[in-house]
Amino acid sequence: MIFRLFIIKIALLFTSSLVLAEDLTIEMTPNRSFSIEIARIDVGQTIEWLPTAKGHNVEFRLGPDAAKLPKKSSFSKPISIKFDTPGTYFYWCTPHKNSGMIGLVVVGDDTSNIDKIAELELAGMSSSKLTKLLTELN
Ligand SMILES: [Cu+2]
Repeated sequence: MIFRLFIIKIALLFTSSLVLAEDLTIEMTPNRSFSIEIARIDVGQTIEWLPTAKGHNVEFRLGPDAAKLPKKSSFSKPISIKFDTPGTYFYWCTPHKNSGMIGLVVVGDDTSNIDKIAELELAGMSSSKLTKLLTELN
């Protein structure tokens, strides 16, 4: 019986370490940008956004139709998100959404929905930044 409990504990440890493992880390930097602006991951992989400066967050605005978008993250806090639905996701930092602090996540090499992302009307530096990022995807 004790042995069985031990096995369950080991199994739980293994599971939680799998959940916490990040496949990619993106920094929210002091110069109002994400350190990786086009992130490419496989289906089921996890990205962690790490603040290296205060006052930033991660807010997803668009993704593939089948995906439920993650909740807006808290300011100055790390956030880990697992992506289970293939497609391209667009996000920004809420206070710097016009300052070019935007990013794309391409899951499973699927860019079939980027036309919808291209239709987003962004303001300030983010407009030309998005155009540039989408060009790099093609
Ligand atoms: Cu920011």
